[in-house]
Amino acid sequence: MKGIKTLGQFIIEKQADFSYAKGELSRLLRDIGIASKIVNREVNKAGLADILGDAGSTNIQGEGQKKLDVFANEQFISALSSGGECCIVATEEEDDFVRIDSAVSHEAKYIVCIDPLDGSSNIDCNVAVGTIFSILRRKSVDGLATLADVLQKGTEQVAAGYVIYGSSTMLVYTTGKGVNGFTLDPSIGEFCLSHPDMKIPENGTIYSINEGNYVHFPEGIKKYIKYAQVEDTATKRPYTSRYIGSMVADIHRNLIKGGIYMYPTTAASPNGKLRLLYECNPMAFILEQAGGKATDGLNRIMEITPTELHQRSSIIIGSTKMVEKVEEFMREFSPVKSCN
Ligand code: P6P
Repeated sequence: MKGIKTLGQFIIEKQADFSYAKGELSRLLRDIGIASKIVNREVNKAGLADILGDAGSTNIQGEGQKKLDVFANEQFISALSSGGECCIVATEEEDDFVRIDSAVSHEAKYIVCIDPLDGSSNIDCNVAVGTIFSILRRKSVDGLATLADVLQKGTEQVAAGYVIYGSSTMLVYTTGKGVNGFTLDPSIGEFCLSHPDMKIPENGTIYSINEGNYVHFPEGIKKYIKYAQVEDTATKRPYTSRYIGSMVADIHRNLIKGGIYMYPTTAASPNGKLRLLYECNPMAFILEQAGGKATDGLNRIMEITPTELHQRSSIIIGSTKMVEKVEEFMREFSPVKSCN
């Protein structure tokens, strides 16, 4: 194993950087890593097991739940319950937050907001899907943690990460000291450090958006899309349009190559489609730590004050220069009030 550094080794090595009690966050991150490996095993054989298709249930947003995202939800809640470091799990798959009532969790200080399997509509066609998680520390000191402990700004996150179940399975996370990527080595069943200190290029030539919603986009977004399509060699335009329909996969590619992912308001999603607590905030934390930027078009995502558990937000996230260009168009053509 010369030269290989596993996720567990890395977490312990870096836990001196943690602002809080060292072992707690380490154990939490390891619990998430374990659940990710179990989910990965099922995602990789989804076509064989009777685990494809719809579970026949719907989540709070009325989205049909795939069997795999119900499975993933159960695995993460189970791992976080047994780990003893988490007191509340806020998950896309549950209407209300889940209080972890195990005896050891009574003293637990951490809250995990999670989308257990994002992009699950892609599962049946074998397109990359992902897990997105955000870790907060409870602010209340007495009694049981409450919803107020969950509804914290993105700037309060102590860690955030995603798992991409793609051509390889990777876990990418930050604790506020940069971004590191780990690739799962199935031969040893360990996530191994493969992408140390990840940085997104300041500029890029890839834009990711569902242009099928074009007619309903804010004017500023429409102007940006047309800007991206203009022939101009000096600014390497026209850009390349790449949209997988799986946020984790699109953002991961853009993190590596440079680019921008946009999910603005649309007719179907007048407040944006992506969820603030367990999609926008964790991705914003990661991309900012990698040198990128994340806004709702006008306001920094991580400064938005959450008011409800499954709150949605529009999101423009990726290479700083590209996000700033969109903000220019949004300020000029789609000015709206500040988020606070
Ligand atoms: P649309 C998946 O459902 C998701 O939440 C993101 O992963 C993805 O980027 C987006 O929604 C796709 O939405 O409306 O383009 O199909």
